[in-house]
Amino acid sequence: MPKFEGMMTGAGLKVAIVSTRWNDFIVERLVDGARDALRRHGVAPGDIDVAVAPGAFETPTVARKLAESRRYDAIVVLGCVIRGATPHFDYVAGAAANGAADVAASTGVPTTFGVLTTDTIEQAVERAGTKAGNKGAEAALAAIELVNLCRSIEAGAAGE
Ligand code: INI
Repeated sequence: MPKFEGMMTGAGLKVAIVSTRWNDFIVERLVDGARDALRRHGVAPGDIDVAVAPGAFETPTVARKLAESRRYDAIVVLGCVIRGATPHFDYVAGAAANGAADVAASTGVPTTFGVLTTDTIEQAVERAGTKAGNKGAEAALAAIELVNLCRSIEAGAAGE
């Protein structure tokens, strides 16, 4: 049965990463992981831009501006919301997730979500390049796959 798939080749892609100043000691590790994953899949370092939002709540605004600029093939939204740090956890995390999904749906620019939402700092550290991997790298790889999947659907190029 023919099926559409996204290849993991990033050569020629222009990618914007949205990061945050909040919890930057974690988010910087996510950005490093995303950059590294993009580079290892063929994205030229000069084709990766980073825009720094104040906090996760603001990432959708920044992602929308980047998407609407039409300069990027994909947007990778990164951040870190820690429950213990705020009574607003659900609002901030929810706004970031819903906002990223809204940007993707309304602009059509492939947008992926690597905002950590954890109960503790330790859980965040685990997901930022230590024992539970690097969610920034995962979101970057999902972006490459999604761009290529969208392109293959647009081209009607289903594989076997
Ligand atoms: N922003 C984050 O990115 N992570 C957090 O853990 C966080 N906490 O704990 O409150 C946080 N709050 C700031 C928020 O994203 C906005 O920047 C702020 O409310 C101003 O609009």
